[in-house]
Amino acid sequence: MLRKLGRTQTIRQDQEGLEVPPGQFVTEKFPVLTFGPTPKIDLETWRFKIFGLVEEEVELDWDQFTDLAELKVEAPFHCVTQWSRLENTWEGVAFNEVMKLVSPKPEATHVMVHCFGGYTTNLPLDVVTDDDVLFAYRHDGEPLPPAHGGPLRLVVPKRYGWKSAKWVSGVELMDKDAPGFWEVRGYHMRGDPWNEERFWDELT
Ligand SMILES: Nc1nc2c(c(=O)[nH]1)N[C@H]1C(S)=C(S)[C@@H](COP(=O)(O)O)O[C@H]1N2
Ligand SMILES: [Mo]
Repeated sequence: MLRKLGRTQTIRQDQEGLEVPPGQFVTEKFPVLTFGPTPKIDLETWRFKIFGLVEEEVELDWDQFTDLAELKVEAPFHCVTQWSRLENTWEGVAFNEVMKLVSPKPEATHVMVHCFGGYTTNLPLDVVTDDDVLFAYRHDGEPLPPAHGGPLRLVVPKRYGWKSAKWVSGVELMDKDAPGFWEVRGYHMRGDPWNEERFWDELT
């Protein structure tokens, strides 16, 4: 069993003196943004899978997942609908910690994140293996509420909020990029808020 580390990462992302990325407004609230209903998830049957281009697939239950070393990340959250919530404390398990459980095949370059309820989103491996990316089960000191993705969500601070998939059920490793739920509907394949990568039709 891995020991919990209790590390804290503080992410500061100001650029050119700006506190928020271009086109964003600061809010103290934490709006809920979900397409469709909040799925009902039972921790008894909850499972997390790592599959696709790995030597051996891994499946974890809730106890196994929450036994993994813990990470705390303080980071802003930017929704493409233009609100930014600057101070968030997330606690959970680093993406990198989860990746230690598998051997990715050499051709793996991207991931598709899968969720209870069917939502998906795509990300490059070199983005999700950044130190500030985690699977979070706590937000601002409280268990993550179901509406915000509880029991477990992905948090990718350096990307727009739609990449921070709620109710995560697994990660699929792939040998090329492929669009997820919103990316199919015109959202940007990368989604970097500092470059305003909102929509994919901008010939970027
Ligand atoms: N499974 C799932 N994850 C999701 C969404 C969703 O509809 N379903 N919405 C995304 C969007 S657009 C944003 S901005 C954030 C919002 O997170 P919040 O509801 O906790 O504010 O969740 C993202 N993750
Ligand atoms: Mo969003």
